[in-house]
Amino acid sequence: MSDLEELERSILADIAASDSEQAIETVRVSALGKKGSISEKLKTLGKMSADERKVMGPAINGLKARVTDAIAERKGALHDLAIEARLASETVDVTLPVRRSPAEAGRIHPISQVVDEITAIFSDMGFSIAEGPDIETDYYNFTALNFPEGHPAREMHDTFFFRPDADGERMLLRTHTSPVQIHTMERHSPPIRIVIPGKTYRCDSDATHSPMFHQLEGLVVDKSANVANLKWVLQEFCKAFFEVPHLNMRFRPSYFPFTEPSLELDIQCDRSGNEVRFGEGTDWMEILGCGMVNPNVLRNVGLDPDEYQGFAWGIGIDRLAMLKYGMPDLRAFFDADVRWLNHYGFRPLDVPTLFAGLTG
Ligand code: 2NL
Repeated sequence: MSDLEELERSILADIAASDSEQAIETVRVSALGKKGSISEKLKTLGKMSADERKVMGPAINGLKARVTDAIAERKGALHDLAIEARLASETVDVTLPVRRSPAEAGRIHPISQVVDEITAIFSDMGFSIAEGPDIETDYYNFTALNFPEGHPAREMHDTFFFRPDADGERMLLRTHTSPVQIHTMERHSPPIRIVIPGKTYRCDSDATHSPMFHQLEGLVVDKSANVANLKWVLQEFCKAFFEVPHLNMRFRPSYFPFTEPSLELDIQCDRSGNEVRFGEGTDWMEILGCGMVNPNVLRNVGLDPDEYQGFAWGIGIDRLAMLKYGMPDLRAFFDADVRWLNHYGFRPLDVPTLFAGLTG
């Protein structure tokens, strides 16, 4: 057998034995690469006599062409095999149900939903959202808000106290979000327009009271803030929140240490059907407390009551959520029952906005 025939047999055997695209590439380089066995043969043509080259030229080039074809064919076959192997191992069962994304499976708690709705409404009116700590000093929770020591109003705000520190001061869980207004008025000068959502605490526990509950307060301080402004802000809020075009309101006199005069706001409702409807009928429902900021509170934060005045209000978020979404028992809010949350909760991507609808 000639040299060339011997070489061809050996290369074709290597090609046939290649079992991967990587192996066939190694065979290709060793035969046809710069220093490959066939390339070396081609280089010898230059040193041959013209007669010799006439015979060997076509013989070597023929070998090169057959090997090139054989490699291409084997490469194609190995590539097809690789794809088939992948298809066999990576099967997709198209009959499986579509998996819900985690963002779809979760639910927004009604309290969070109502906070988002209320803050959307007041943000639209130009209010900022303020927050503060749940653990407060006696000064920020009571004294600065015109609850003098020993005043009977403190008894309605019984709360949870921490052990006294070295100076005898006892920190406490705030009984309302009002300490945040004090912090804000100490740090910023008027005009102030803020709403404060947050957790609040009182020693109270029955079907309609929970030791931890949620409040949202609002505060406006400016040179001319007045009761007419207060009434407009609250009327616009109630219409937007209950999603009704008209709503009658009435104010009744009340008492809070931090406001003077103090008022309670009732809104028009209809109780004749299965559910309470707002903005209809001839009944009234108490919805929140409000008033003009007591001059003592302004003085406590260094504002001159002859120059500035303010109005403020406080709403119980938990009760507002129960009224709007027809939830009968406050305690369910804090039971962490997934079945309840699936029923009353809100979809995570339906963010309340005034332009797209508060409730989607
Ligand atoms: C209620 C009543 C109210 C305020 C809260 C307030 C805060 C400051 C000054 C004056 Cl710093 N007022 N807040 C005023 C009136 C009523 O809450 O029944 N809430 C559930």
